[in-house]
Amino acid sequence: MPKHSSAPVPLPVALRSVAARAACAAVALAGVFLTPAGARSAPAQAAPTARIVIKDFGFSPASLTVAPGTVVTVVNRDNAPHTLTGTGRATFDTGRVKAGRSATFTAPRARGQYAYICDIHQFMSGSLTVR
Ligand SMILES: [Cu+2]
Repeated sequence: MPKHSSAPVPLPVALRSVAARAACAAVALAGVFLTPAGARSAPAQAAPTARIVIKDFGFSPASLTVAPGTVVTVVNRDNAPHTLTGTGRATFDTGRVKAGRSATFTAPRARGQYAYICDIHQFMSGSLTVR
């Protein structure tokens, strides 16, 4: 009989649980270190992050200033799909973000002010300033 055939069943389950908790802790830590407020303690190579929330057919904040190349998470808290789509020289676009979901885009590297809209509801607008 091979030696490894007698391994107790509960052990792998327990290990998975520990691994899952460790993964959660790692994600939580990453969240802490990647928020704009925690940027000073973030690793040098990590891109800065920011967040825009869509609620009641509006972007919040409607005007946001970020560093070049910031990874912006767009959270859709409405019951309708939305996009965050750059206009004019702004080429960023989340594409369609379903109700309750989120998406990310990377802010331009060139400094300046960039206008955006929701491509589905074009009365929704906002502006991203890079500096
Ligand atoms: Cu919309």
